[in-house]
This record gives sequence, C-alpha cells and structure tokens, in this order.
Amino acid sequence: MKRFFMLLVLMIVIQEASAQDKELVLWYNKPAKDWNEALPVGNGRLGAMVFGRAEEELIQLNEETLWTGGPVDLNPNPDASKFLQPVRNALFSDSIDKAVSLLMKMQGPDTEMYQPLGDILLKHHFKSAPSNYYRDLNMTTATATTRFSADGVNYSREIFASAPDQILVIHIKADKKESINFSIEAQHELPFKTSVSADKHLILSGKARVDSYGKKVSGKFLYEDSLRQNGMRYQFRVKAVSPDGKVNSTGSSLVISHASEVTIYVSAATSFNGFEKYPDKEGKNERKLALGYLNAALKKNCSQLLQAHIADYQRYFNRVKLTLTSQPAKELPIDQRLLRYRRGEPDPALEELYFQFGRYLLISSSRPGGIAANLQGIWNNSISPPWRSNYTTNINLQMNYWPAEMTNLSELTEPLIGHIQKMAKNGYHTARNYYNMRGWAVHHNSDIWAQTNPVGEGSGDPKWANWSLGSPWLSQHLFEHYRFTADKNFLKKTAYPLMKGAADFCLDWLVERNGVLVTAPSTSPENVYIMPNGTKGTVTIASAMDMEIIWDLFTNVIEASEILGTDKEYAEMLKHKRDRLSPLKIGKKGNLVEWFGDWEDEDPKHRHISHLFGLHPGRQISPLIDREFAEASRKTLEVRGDEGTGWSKAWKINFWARMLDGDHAYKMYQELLKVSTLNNLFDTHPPFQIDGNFGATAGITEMLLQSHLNDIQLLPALPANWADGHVRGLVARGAFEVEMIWKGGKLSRAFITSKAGGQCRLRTNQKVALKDGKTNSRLTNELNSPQYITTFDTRKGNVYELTVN
Ligand code: FUC
Repeated sequence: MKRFFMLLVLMIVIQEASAQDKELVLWYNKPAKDWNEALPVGNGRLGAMVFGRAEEELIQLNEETLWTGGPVDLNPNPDASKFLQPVRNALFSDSIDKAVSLLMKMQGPDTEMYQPLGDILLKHHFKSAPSNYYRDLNMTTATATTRFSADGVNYSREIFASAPDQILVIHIKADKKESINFSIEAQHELPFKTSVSADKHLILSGKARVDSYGKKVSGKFLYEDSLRQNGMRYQFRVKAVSPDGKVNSTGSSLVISHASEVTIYVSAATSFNGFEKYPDKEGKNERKLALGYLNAALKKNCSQLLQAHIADYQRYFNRVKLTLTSQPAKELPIDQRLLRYRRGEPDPALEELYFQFGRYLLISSSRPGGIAANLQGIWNNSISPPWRSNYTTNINLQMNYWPAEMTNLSELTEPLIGHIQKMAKNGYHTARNYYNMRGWAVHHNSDIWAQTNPVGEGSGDPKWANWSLGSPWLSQHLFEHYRFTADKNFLKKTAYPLMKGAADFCLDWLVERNGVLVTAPSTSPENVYIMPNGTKGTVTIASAMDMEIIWDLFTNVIEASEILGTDKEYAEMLKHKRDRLSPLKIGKKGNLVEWFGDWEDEDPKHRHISHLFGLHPGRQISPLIDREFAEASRKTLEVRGDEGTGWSKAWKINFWARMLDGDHAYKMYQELLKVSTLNNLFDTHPPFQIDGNFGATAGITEMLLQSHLNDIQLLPALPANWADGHVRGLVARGAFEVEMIWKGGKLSRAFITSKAGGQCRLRTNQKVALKDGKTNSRLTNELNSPQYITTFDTRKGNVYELTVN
C-alpha cells in the first residue's frame, strides 16, 4: 500500500514536471529570418545563436572574453583635475555652458568593444525542399532543437552549451541509416585563418583589434599598436564524431558522409589573461586551452555530456517555479503568440515564460569565475555592436543583476562582484588622477578591462560621459548580496571595504553650498533641463539622483558597520553627513524634483527616471515610509508616461510594483511584451539590449514579493489579471525562501524556508498565522487599507507553513 502510494506521488510529480516542461518552450515553425529570431544558448562563457536553418544552418558563436583593446591607461588625462574647481566655480555662478566645456576637458578614452567569435555553417544538399519544420528552445533542459524532413528522412539537430564540460555540442540524428551528408565550415567577418589539424579539428583563429572604434585607419583595421599592445588572440575548434559515418576534410572544412548520427564538439578560447595583462604578449595560450577543452569533452559521448549539462543547469533553473494559469500554453509558435498578445489577447503562459526566460538568460550568460553579463549578455554578432556591447553603469549593468538574488540565482552575481573589485582597483587611480580624491570612482562606461575613467574623449556630452556616481550605485549590489544571503563573512571581507571606499569617494565629492551638501558637477542621466529663463542644460548641482544614491550608500555603510560592530565613529560621521544632504523636493506639478531647481524637462517622457532611484532600486521612498514623497513619485511616473525603451519599461514595472500598484506594474509588463520584445523574446531598446529581459524578471518578482524595507511583503502588488497563482523559490532579504499560493487575488497559503535562521517579519494584506507554532501579529495602517505585521523566530533549515485566517 505504502509503495503504491509512493508510486502515485511519483507519477503526479512527473506529470507536473512534464506539464511545466511543455510550458517553458519557445517554439517556431520557420527558421530564423535574422539574428533577432535566432535562439540563444550559453554556458556563461560560450554563447551561440542558433538560426535553425534546415539546409544551411548558421550558428553564430561568442566567447565572453573576446574584446578589442587591452589594459587601461590609468592616467590618460593628467590635466583633468585642474579643471574641477573651475567647473565648480562656473556652476556656482550659473555659467552652465562654461561648465560643460570645462567638463569635456576632464574626459578620457572611450571603452573597448565586445566582439563576435565567428560562425559555424552546416551545409546539406537536399534534393527536395525540407518540410515538417519545427525548432525550439527548451528552457527546462537549456537545449535548442531543429527538426525537419528532407528527401524522405526525418532529421533532428540538438544544440546545448555545457558549463561542466566547457563545450558546445551539436547532435544530429536521422531516422534512416547513413543518410546524414553535410559539410562544416567556419567564418568570421574580420580576417581569420582556418585549417584542419591531423586529428581533423577544424580550427578558426584570429586576432581582435587594438583600437576601440571599429574604424579603418588608412583603409585598414588596427590589430597591432607598436607602442602598447597587440590585439587579443582567439580560436575555436570543431570536431565531428560519428559511430558509422565518414569524416573527411578539405583543408578548410569537414565533410561528413553516410552517417546515421553525428556529434559535433565545439571548443573555444582566447588569450585573455585578466584585466591587467596585455592579451597578446602576456596572454594565455588560447590554442592549448581550446585543445584542452576539446580533448577532455571528447572522452564523453553526447548523452553523457547532455546529462551533465542538464543536471548543472537545472541546479539553478529549477529553484523557482511560477504558475499564473492552469490553462495549457497556446498551441502556437511564440511569434504568433506575441502577435496575438500585441492585439490584446491574454496569454498568462507567455507571461510566465518571459519571466523564466530572464532567469534562463542569466544562467546562460553569467557564471561564477566568468565575466559579468554585458549589454547583450554574451550574444553579439557585430564587430561594431551598439554601445560597444560594453557595461553601462548609469542603469544597464545594475539592471542585468536585479533578478539574481531574488530569483534564487545568488551565485551568479559573482562575475558582477568580481567586476566591481576590478573597477575598484582601477577606480582608485581614477579618483586620484581625475579629482585628487580618496576611494574609487566609476563613470558611465566600463569594459572587460574594468575601465573607470569618464569617457567622451573631450567631445562627449557630459550628461553621460561625466556621470561619476558608479561606485556608490554598484556598491548597493554588494550590500544586497549580504542582505539576501546573510553571509557576514562576505560582508566583512569583500563588501564592506569596497563600500567604504565608495563612501570615501562620495565624502570627498560632496561640497557645501548654502548650508547643505551637494554634488558639483552633477547630472541626471541623460536628461536635459530647461530653466525658467529658457537656459537649457545637462550639468547642474545636486541632482535628486545623486542625493539618493549617496543616501543609499551611506545608509548601507552605516548598517554594515553596525552588523560588523566596526567603525562606530565613521558611521556617526556618515549619519551626520547624510542628514545634511541637499533634501529631496516636491515640485509645483506635484512631482519629485529631478534637478537642483524645479525646472522643466526638455523631454518630459525621457527614458531615464533617475530621480526615482530612492523608490527603486533604493529604499528611501515608499508609500510605507512617506505618503507625500510616494505621491510625488506617482506623479513623476505619470508624467514620464508608459512608453520608452525596453529597459525603461522594465524599470517602470519595478517602480509601479514599489508603488504597490500591481495593475500599473502589469500594464508596464504588457507594454514591454507588446512593444519592446523581439520574436526570440530578447528585449529591444531598440536594438536588442538584454537589460530589459533581466529588469522585467526582477519587476515581476517585485510584484509578488518585496523585502527592501523592514519586512517581507507577500503579494505586495498583485495585479487583478493574476488572480490565482503559485510561486515557489523566490528569495527575500534575510535569506528566506518563499513559496506562496493565492486565490481570487488573496494569499491562501505560504511556506517560508529559513536559510540562515533569525526572526522573520512578514507584511500581508490578510491575517496569517503559523500552522504549527506561535506568531505575533498586529494590525498596521500606513496605507489606506489595513495590513498585518507577523513575526516569528526561525531556525536555519526549517520550513514554516503559514495559513490565512
Ligand atoms: C544608456 C541609455 C541608453 C542605452 C545605453 C546603453 O546610456 O541612456 O538608452 O541603454 O545606456
């Protein structure tokens, strides 16, 4: 009887799992017509965009370390610091144009660019046109599959990027013996060499450029710079293995004939040897690395590789499950579903899918030990990508990592934290060389070389080039990592020293003006104001965002010093300074003032909503803290409107969720899906930029769970359209894992897993109680409707069930 029962449970579990599998598939009935329809796979380091073409398959490759250039010049503009006081004098005497032209003299080189690794082509020659076409990306297994029939044979091609084996695998099968015949070629847009080794490895090798512009100098690209460095070397290697077919070579291609099954192994490496090493002369041996990965993987067959890949991937992916509907997904290709969604047809399964796609992309582009996900994650096919496919730190890099902690992918922040550590190293010199200041400074752009200087090369608009508060904003991610994991060791050893360094920079950066502390120069990325006298400007003093970012950092350092029992005096001094920051103001339109004065915006619907930093990702503004400032934030969001770039809409999901307005947050999610989503579900700025994918996944989480204030808010911004649902595996600050079931828009049950012990403090719309155990519950009325604060003590590893009274 017991065994029968166990079997039944197992069957239900399997059924549930396969139902979920079906939901989490992006499928199509035609090949990708362009890159924006190709499907991404990745293992953090290696990425591929799969076009799914039947006759001539195109697989576009990336390797995360392949960038132009080399280590940064730490003092590229030795005169810069001379101009700081003149800039301040100009600002204090309202000579804005003068301040702008002086600021341009404080700029330095632009960043380097992320580069494509090349393409693989699989060329078949069918007599008849392929039919029965299908391709997909299955997020449950992180594999992309293409299936079709040609000349009476059914073919399938499965592709995955394995992290444990550091290899890209393409597995081709036919349902008729010995009917696979094709050739494999490799190509790159820039000059390259191909060869086939004695072991029949097809090898493509090349060198990245040294200059960051992608422009030709006297008709040529630059690969060597006689003064400083040579470009980064790279190669990828392709090996085809078949149990029965023949693998021959032509010198620059592999030719496979009469096979029933073929496994193609693709390995790759660059000579990148760290951000401080010249990638050519001090570089790693890319040949040895690529060969090592390939030979190690060749010891395993396809199913062994696939098994290890799925186990590794699911270790992350399966931690969270979101169900917003009991209906099965529409039996339609994703592009068709998007089309219908745009016309207003509901598709909650698509909304679930897109949420998980953000998690899929993070697992595929940001792995411990690797490089942080850039503006395109790791997927880029252009030798001059938009915005250099670099790191933009006035919103975009941070947005990439917003979902990481709360959707249970905490380890994946390691590359970001690593990048912050590198930037702190370079930024120490930037703070000194550019401003004569302590601590570390990061400006608007960075790259694999951890560049931190203001970019613009003397002619960049200071509204982006001279934005200087990257170090305090990025430090938020350090403290958040602690808040989500309760890892005191990390706080002490890694986070706190870096946070304090950023605080030192801010302390030096602030100046006193009319009794308050201001930043000067200051911008509000990347907006333009109009003063009452008609003067337009971008540079000012004490923008709201500057004040909110510094408030956030000081608050975090103060809390961290209390937790660690250290630096009491320093923390007292920060409290004093925090109190003297130029205060936030409410403007004549009832909005939160963005600039030093209550000025108009040149573009009232500007994509950046920098002055609401305190609402999100900060924790200074909330309807639960101060109704007036929350109302001013609402007004600001209304004036800014619901349009914008992909990432701007994603940010607005988060803002409205923090405003506790689930319906408006949901509206923004719909806008993002309808207007800013490509057919492969990549977010589009336009063009493709990955931050919107990540920002939306974070925003959806904020609708269901918030914990940035003093309590864990269950279902704080649930929209009417998600009346019934179930989520498990989300993470709240304090290291609590949360599962919730809700019906008719109301919480019906919750489970809290305590990962670090300590008190749990919940905020809910209904009264909740522990199923087994004592809870302390009280009514609270910060909002117009009553809410309940429920506290109980937890022990590490225990699960607490909450019922609704
Ligand atoms: C910021 C934004 C742009 C774009 C770029 C990569 O500068 O203002 O919209 O996202 O980063």
